[in-house]
Amino acid sequence: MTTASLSQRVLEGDARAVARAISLIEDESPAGAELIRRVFPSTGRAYLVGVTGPPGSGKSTLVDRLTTEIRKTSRTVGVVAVDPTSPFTGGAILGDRVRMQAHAGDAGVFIRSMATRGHLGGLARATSEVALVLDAAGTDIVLIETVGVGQDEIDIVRTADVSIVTLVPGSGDEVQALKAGIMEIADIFVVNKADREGADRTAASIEANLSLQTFAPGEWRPPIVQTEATTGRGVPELLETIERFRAHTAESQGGRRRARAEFRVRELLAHRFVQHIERRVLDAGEFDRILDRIAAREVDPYTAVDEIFERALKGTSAKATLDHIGIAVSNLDEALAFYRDALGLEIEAPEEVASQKVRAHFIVAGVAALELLEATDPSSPIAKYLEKRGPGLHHITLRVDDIAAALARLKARGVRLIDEAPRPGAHGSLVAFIHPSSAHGVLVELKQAASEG
Ligand SMILES: Nc1nc2c(ncn2[C@@H]2O[C@H](COP(=O)(O)OP(=O)(O)OP(=O)(O)O)[C@@H](O)[C@H]2O)c(=O)[nH]1
Ligand SMILES: [Mg+2]
Repeated sequence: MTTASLSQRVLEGDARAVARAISLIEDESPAGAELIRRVFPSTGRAYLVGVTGPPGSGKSTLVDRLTTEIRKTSRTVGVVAVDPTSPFTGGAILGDRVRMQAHAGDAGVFIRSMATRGHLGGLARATSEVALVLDAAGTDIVLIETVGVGQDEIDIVRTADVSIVTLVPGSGDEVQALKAGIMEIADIFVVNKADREGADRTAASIEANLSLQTFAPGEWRPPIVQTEATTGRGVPELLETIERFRAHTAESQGGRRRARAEFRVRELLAHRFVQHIERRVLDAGEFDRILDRIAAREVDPYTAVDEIFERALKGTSAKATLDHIGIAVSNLDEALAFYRDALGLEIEAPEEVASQKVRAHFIVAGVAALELLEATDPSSPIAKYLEKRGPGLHHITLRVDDIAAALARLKARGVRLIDEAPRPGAHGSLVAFIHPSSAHGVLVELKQAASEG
């Protein structure tokens, strides 16, 4: 199926298409990104409810009960459960499956478990994209369950439209311990397992915590709802509280969604950047070698990152990068009239390269450049080229980190070099030419950029 038809079916609310779309996202397939692109304009209607809390606090049971409660109002529900890869949750996932059976025949409920599969930092991104797919499919309310252990999980819930933190009766110490991480993100507190001894005490200790904070007049003060998820007691009150929060924050919801967008963009950007570094900047195995060097105390992590960053910004890989394409022209002004004026490209100041007897104009064209070359003397190689072949492509230039090493490597392989040793080029660089007979008919220039500073 094409991404176009898959996204069309997602927009029509087809459950199988939604499941397929989510798999593409989980697999980090490029088709997943394409799908998000297509459905994104149709999103923004679903209300995202994040539920977090310690393992075993009854989140899944509660989400299941909430689903039933929401379905009574005939709105559709999507459930995304984030399962940490911990082996201990095996039983819980099985339990979730059994509970979910209750909604198995209900077309208005879509349930999906997300495995974290150990990918770093990708969880929050994947979860928010799954929520987008459900949103696009016309789901009214998306419930997202995560165990509030890692920053990633906390971020998922923090950027939902409403964040619910579930606790269970126990010592006040627990509330104290949770304070640092998930207490601040709660819009609503749930003391679940209220059938157990000590629910009031837990509620009182949350209350004590809240009383230490100041709330401006009219500001939402997180309420505490006691529930017994196994029987459903207190769940209608919880849904009411969610609706109350929704109404109260209707005006400020934009800010929350903006925070979600910011989080998503930052995540994607970081992910893309690291991917770029791993694929384009570092050599195969280089990342591991850097780690080895850090372990051996040969380099510190800051310096290592500085070096990688520097290379990434320069666009230099350990191999060679296309720097520019040289074009021999008979009249620089006429050539500029085309490249600058007609094509609208940006030009840099002209530069005379005495050794080549040329005047060169660099034109920025994306990551690489075009170099227009005009001869300043009949003995210039450009003049000879024009005489023999007329104006046209003259050479390509590949940027390397270490030109001397590159030349030595080429020489050892029997490549015919025009310059056995590097010589000065434009912009303070070092350059050397490889003979076209060794480069499949193309004049190849190697260049080592001028060192900064
Ligand atoms: N007594 C009592 N038990 C409950 C209540 N809610 C849930 N449980 C039980 O607590 C256990 C854990 O419930 P889950 O809903 O799986 O908890 P969870 O927070 O989703 O667990 P993880 O996803 O593993 O973190 C199950 O055996 C539930 O039956 C409740 O209100 N009272
Ligand atoms: Mg669970």
